[in-house]
Amino acid sequence: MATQPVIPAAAAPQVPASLDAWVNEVRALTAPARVHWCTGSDAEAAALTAELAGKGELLPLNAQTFPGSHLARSAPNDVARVEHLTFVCTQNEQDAGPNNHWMAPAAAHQKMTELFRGAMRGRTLYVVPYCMGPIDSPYARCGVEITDSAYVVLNMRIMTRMGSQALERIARDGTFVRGLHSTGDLNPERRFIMHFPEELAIMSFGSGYGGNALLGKKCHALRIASWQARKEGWLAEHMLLVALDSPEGKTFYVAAAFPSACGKTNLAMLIPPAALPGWRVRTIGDDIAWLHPGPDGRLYAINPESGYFGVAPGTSPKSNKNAYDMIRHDTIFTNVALNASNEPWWDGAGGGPPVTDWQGRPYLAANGPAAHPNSRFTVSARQNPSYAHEADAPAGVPISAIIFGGRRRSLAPLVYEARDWSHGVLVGSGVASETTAAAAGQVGVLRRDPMAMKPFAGYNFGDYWRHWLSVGARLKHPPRIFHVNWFRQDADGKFLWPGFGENLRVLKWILGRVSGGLGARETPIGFMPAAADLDSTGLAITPGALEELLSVDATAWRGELASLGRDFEQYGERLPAGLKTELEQALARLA
Ligand code: OXD
Ligand code: MN
Repeated sequence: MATQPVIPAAAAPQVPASLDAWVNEVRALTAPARVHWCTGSDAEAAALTAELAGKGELLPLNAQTFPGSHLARSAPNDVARVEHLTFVCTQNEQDAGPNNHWMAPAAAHQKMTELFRGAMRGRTLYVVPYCMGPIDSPYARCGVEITDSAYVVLNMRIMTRMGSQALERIARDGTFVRGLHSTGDLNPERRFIMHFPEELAIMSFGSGYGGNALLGKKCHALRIASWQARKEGWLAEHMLLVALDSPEGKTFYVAAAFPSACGKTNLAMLIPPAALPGWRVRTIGDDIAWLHPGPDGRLYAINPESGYFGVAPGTSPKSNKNAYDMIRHDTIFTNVALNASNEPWWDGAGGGPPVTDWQGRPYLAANGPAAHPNSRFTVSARQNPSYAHEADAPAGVPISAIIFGGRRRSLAPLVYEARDWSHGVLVGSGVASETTAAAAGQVGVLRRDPMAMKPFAGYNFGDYWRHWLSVGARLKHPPRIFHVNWFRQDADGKFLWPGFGENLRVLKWILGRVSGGLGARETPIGFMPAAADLDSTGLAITPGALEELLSVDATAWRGELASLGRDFEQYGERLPAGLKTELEQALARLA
């Protein structure tokens, strides 16, 4: 079997013996035609892109209006994360918890070994060393993904610090997360995303979709990292990270957790409305944050990723002008439609109407949406006009506020503040949201999504909340915790809040709370602004709508907390006493 790089590699960095042995083991199992160690160089990316373009697997887009950009089309049955096929395989089933699908590690290994046997015959095995986080950050962690998909390699190169530098760090660290991936035959009957946190290993078979196949992202940076974080005393969370510069010249750092496809990317790239001059929002991350208690008692965050895998539909000059501009070059689009000018098309994209749908068929309204609702763009964070240089800070940034949110048409007000960290853990554990197209299954159904981590916590939520409480206890200056809801609707189903750039008004109140200058009224669910505490200069909203957005229906909230209490029961003894007490106190305040 030949080891034949796509392009001649420069002097290969020292390969740790454990990595070399693992690659040889996988090679013997999967029987590829060749092995390629990825360096992450521009020449390598160009060669892989040309190879995929030659096979018609990447379609070059309009070279004038979208230079360097391509369209990939997935198998029609492979367009989202598959939570029902995603497993956490721990020795003790209770460690995975009722929040995860579980399989015994031995059974899972046996199943996956059979699937991977000979799976790369005739294909190239790519070895993809990557680093999650700035390459010289003590908080960064490395992994190696072995994959037979050049599309995955190209995406990993954008989403992570991939290649020789990562390999050098792995050689220094002596440890890495092992991720094995093959697209297999894309048969959903043979599709499994398995996690072995005790072995720091991932095995993913039968899907090429981002969250299932780019193993640095959800599999490593959330499921495996959350397990590592618990052992090591930090948190791996489904959160965007922003720097907010105030007109007075102060900078605040905020982390916010929302379920998939609920606007994290838009909030991370927010453009202030004209009515709030002097503010600036800069993006550190749009999806994942690793949070570490720092030596000064504050919580420090890094974004482990270096790119965005964003939802295309809805990305428009109104919703997210920064994203709209950043994806006009050197971007990989997946499952969007095309217009007659060979430009990518989705709702909000502008340009001419769609002529080819996401499956490559002539567009016909009767066939459904032109662009898949979960169609995506993959793009380097450095192309973002609002890119924050702090994204490369090895020590991360100190967090002033953590915001939880969900997509809820009723109940949850526009914003409220938890009483303290422990109450904030209760607020986070109660996050619920209407499901979206980011995961396979029905869309628009309300489900509990604690800390927006339901699909991503790599261990029992009972242990996870206990860990959250213990991290708070170690912080001398914990961030304040808030909950927001941009998605409240009136009786006719119309959104009550304009959202997008106007969300800065809510962030401004939050920062006013952090720095002590802004008022709040105490309510049974936490602290809330009175209408006058929110800056509504130039805001087009009726006083009635604002009142509704800032109201608390105590009866409905009692029902909500009672339902949360019933959800908690499934965690039995793993549920921390501190969280039970918080729930009892919250109910008492509503009595
Ligand atoms: C994502 C997701 O792609 O949450 O970020 O599904
Ligand atoms: Mn996400």
